[in-house]
Amino acid sequence: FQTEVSAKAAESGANASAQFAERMAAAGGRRGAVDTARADYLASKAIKALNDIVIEDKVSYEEYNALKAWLIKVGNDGEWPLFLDVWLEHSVEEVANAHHEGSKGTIEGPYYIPDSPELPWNGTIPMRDGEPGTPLVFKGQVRAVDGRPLSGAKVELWHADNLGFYSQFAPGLPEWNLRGTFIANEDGEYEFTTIRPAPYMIPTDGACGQLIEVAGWHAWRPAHLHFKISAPGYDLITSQLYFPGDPHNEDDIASAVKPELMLDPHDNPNGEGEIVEYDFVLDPE
Ligand code: MBD
Ligand code: FE
Repeated sequence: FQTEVSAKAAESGANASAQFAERMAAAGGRRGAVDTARADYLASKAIKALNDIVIEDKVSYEEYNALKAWLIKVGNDGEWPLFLDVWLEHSVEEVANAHHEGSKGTIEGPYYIPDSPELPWNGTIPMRDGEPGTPLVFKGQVRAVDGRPLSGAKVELWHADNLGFYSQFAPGLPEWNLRGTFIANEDGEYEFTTIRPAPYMIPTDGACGQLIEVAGWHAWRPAHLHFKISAPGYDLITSQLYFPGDPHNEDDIASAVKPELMLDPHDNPNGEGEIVEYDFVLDPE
């Protein structure tokens, strides 16, 4: 596979920035999402927090200029989506979904694409011939918090390949590789096959990688499957599911692991690879 040698942080960053701009434009640019009083309050508080750090920690001109150069580089590398989703989105998600009684969700991250191909019951997610990775049969049920099965619920899945690359962000992959939409049957059940993803390292050759290196951090996320679960009249759940024993479940760079999001895969008695069950419970709107 070509991707390993040719993927560049700036390329996936530029793609992530462009994708986000497109989705914001499609949503009407979120005009009016922040009114004047709220903008004044939040921006003043954020600016004061930074000024307090400068004063308290006696930030030098060298440090100030390093920050300025780095912020410019984040933009040039297209890494604002990556930076924000790794280091801030988990708190936004916590606030947004605190009232939910159904399944826990977690952050979306920078690599979601809407409208992935709809696949039949028991279908296999699009993948290349010989796609590396252990086959994984994934089945479960979508229900409402009152226990009613949600027939026709949409289960969108996207994940990285065995080398940690997402289609439409890294070059050289088929457009919908490892992206698909499954529709729950009359009992709210779904079943499909994919491959088990590998632990994921965020791009290290851009501005975010530079910060990680300079601060002596690591760039790893545990292996994960991304989901969006939706049904008319219910709050959409954005989630990620993880695998027990992954060395990065305890120190995810994106702080997006929760105990409720841990899978329990077993050897598949009816085939090769593994099988796992996981249900999603949605809150009414
Ligand atoms: C990912 O694949 C991801 O899920 C997050 C949250 C950040 C960077 C890359
Ligand atoms: Fe991811």
